[in-house]
Amino acid sequence: MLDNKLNIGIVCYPSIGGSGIVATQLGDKLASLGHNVHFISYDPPFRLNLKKPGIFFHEVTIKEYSLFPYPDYTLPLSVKMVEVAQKYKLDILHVHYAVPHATAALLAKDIANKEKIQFPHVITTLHGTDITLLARDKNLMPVIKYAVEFSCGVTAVSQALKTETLSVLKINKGITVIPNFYDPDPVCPSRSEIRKKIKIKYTDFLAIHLSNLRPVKRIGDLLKIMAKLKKHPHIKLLILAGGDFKSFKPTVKKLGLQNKIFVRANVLDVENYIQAADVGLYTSGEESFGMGILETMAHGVPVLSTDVGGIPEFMQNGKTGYLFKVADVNGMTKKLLELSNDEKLVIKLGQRAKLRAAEFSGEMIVNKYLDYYFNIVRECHGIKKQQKPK
Ligand code: GMT
Repeated sequence: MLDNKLNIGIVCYPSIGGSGIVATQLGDKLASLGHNVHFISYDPPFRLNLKKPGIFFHEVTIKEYSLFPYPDYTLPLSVKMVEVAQKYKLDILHVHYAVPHATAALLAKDIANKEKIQFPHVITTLHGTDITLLARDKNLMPVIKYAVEFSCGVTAVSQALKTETLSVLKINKGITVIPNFYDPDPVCPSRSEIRKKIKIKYTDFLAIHLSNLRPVKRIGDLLKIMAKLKKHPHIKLLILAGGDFKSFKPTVKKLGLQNKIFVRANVLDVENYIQAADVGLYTSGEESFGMGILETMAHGVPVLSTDVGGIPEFMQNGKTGYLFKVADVNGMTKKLLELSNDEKLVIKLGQRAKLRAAEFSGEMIVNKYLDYYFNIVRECHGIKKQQKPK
């Protein structure tokens, strides 16, 4: 029925964001296993190695027409999907994030069927805000529900997201949970070199936060925690920002935190900074998985985080760090202070965090996706066979 090597289309957002990073790393690993992986997006995903054998990139051109007040992406994306599916005989089209990717894929499938072009099985991976934010908008909910119901296969990055999807969309669709993964890159500069670079002492107690700074990350809570720790000048916070920190600067100034909070924007070698930190600090109001937390743990750094969404599915309270209610600024402040005085506990929690993160290795999770692909292909072939006698 199928060769062991697949032709896989991957559609994702190319910019900094967990879903794009996961999709890129998945494609990279599939290519390492000998599959052909065709990325389709408006820009090459920012961590994608375009020179790697088995990796291809197909750009979607977005044109502006003076008669339209805004450029459309869904339509040229669906046309590109048909083109790539036909030319490269894709077996699977794996779209990351429901809108507009899954919507475009279903439109492309319809066009291909009408044109008698063989179209791949569409698999949609839900990453979070496509459900928790967008599907709660009544202007978008029906289109997301349609995309989820009619995809050949649907996966969610956590059990929490699966549960929420079924409840928000009020559907009965089978959704498979395949968690995110992270393989730690080897670290280069030493802890002391990085600390010198950001101008903090080797003996300072450094908390680290990685995110795109969107409102859901509750950056204001991070600032409040640091303000409460002003009397402890050795406790500092490093923010690796995948978004613009400008809007927070007046608060940092007002609270007098200029010597306590350090920001680095769009850092690529996050691992070098993480290993120079003592603890991770995450205050999200919602998080379907929480890639930054897994990355922090993978480098042996324990985490203080809010207990939301998929986070408790991999971060173990009291073992690999501590979980708190959303907005529990006092609780997080107290624990941060406590840890800053207990090096032994920080090391022990960090070791356990690293071991736990290793359970979410690329090899394990990519194999889950591959099994899922092959099952979908087999199932869909089976369905077709049963339908034939009609
Ligand atoms: O919210 C973000 O940070 C961006 C968003 C994305 O699409 O990249 O993140 C979502 O997907 C990530 C990868 O699966 C998850 O780790 C994040 O938890 C999820 N964000 C939210 O649910 C808020």
